[in-house]
Amino acid sequence: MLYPQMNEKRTVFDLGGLWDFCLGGESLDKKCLAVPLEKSEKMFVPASYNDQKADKKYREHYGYAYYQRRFSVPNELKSKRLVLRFGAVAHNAEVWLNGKRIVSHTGGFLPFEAELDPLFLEEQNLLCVAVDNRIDLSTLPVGNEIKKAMFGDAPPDFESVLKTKIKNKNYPNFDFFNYCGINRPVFLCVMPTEYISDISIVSEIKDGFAVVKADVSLSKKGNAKISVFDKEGREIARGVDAGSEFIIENPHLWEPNNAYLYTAKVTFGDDCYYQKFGIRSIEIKGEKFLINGKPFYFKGFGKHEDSETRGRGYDGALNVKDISLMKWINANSFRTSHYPYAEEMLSLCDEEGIVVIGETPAVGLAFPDADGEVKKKLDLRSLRHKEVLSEMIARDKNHPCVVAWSLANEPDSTGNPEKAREYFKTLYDLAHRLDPQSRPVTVVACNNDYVKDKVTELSDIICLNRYYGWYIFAGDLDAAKQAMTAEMEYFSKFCKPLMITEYGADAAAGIHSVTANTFSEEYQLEFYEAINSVLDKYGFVVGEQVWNFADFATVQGVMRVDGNKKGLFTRDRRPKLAAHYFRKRWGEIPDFGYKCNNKGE
Ligand code: BDP
Repeated sequence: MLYPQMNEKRTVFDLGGLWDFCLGGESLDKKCLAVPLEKSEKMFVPASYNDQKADKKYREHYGYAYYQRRFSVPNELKSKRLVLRFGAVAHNAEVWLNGKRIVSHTGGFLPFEAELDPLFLEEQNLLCVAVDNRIDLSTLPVGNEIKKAMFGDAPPDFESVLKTKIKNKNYPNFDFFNYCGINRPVFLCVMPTEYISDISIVSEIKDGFAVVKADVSLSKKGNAKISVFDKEGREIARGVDAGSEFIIENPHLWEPNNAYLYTAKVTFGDDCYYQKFGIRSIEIKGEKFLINGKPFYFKGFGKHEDSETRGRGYDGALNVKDISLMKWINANSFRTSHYPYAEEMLSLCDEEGIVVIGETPAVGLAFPDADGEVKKKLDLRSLRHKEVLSEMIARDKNHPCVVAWSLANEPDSTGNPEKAREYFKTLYDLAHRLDPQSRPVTVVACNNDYVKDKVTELSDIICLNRYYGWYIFAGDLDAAKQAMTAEMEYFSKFCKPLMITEYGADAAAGIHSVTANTFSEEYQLEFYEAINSVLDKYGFVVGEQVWNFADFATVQGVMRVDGNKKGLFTRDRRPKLAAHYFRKRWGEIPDFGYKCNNKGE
């Protein structure tokens, strides 16, 4: 799917700003989609609605919310192809224009579009969006059933609890706040009626040259042409037919922290599109993860799209700041935990040379034997998982920064090991089939009983989340090191590269303790020193991504004091003690060749 672009043939209007808004109930109120809202207030787009207003009802809302705005289309553009494009609406969207439904979309982290019929356009068009924020066993991310959410696996049987009526609400089976609304930009895109609908670029590096191939999809049969420009804007391949291969002599490679982007200008009839791309290779060889043939070491983070006021709403300035902090701390990578991030962030990473593992929103999955309603929900979830994976790859396939796909975060793959394996095998094959670059695929695992797990062995690169020294052996770093060592010994038998995609300890900024007690900044620092001393012993460990880049909002409860505090930075991006430690450590670990002998092995 192409990102909206303004060029000599295309125009884009940003429909962000103040929209009319009102909270709704649990069933869809079509009136709120068809006519102007009777009672409304202002809400900013793009941003989550939960923290924009000083009232619990927005934060704890369950069900629909309605957004409306008017827009006009200049007359001279009405003969063109007009497309409304939403970057992401969490979680489900129903969109109406002038009293007529134009599109609906399931899933809160990927874009969708609707082509507008010029015959239905008025002078002041009424655009209405209904947003449903409900999560359950059928959605990604997964919502819990109430009993399990509140009482775990041991539902209570005492009177006072059984008699209590609890109002319907979301019970996330994941550890981040369920921020919802029109979270990413809304654009009106104008393009010729005969147009370029998609472009896929792949490249292969040979000795002294690269072979590049661009597959172009068009709205009707015809020929597209491609010219390629280097970073300085010089045309280096001219007028090649789309679909054919072209050669770039002595190519500049896209490298971590040393990005180089080419631009393919695709023209077709009266349309054109400028697609940036990088030339780089990804390969897994034995226990190494190679970028451009060289063993790469992942230094970085699991993150969240999370900030004050905007919630999960797109914030370009914050993204720039985060990447700048990553450079400050000498990191080179992050995982889009636990959902696909805004496209704009990936484009920034393309430019900045930050390596990304793209993750689907499949977090909180389990595979119980089920029947009836539960089975129906789980079947629907499985269908949606395939859809979301396909949509993510279709959106992100051209980004050189993306070097691997994560199918899910921490599924329970030991409760029903065979079933989980079968489920992920299908997705693993699908990802490889859909991705023109066939990037490595992984499932981010966290199983206490890891010897029972049959999913992790499917992964091209093993990714583990581990909390020895926090959820297990809290405060006992000696025990934590032993447990980590035992697990590394076990995984060394897989003869695959492995990276730690999460490890960490909560530290409330400003809490200090000479004896490094849990929740102090000193404990967080000593936790990392301890676990890193184990990771450093194993050549097949090709990366460390700490949890988390910054403190973030979660559902309230007894496990969290004003959110998750495992950030190396606070929520407002101030460094904790451990950030200075990593800055030094990662400054001494090269992007390439760490743990290798002088033959690079
Ligand atoms: C991991 C989850 C992550 C949580 C983290 C934690 O993958 O989403 O935020 O635990 O508890 O298991 O801090």
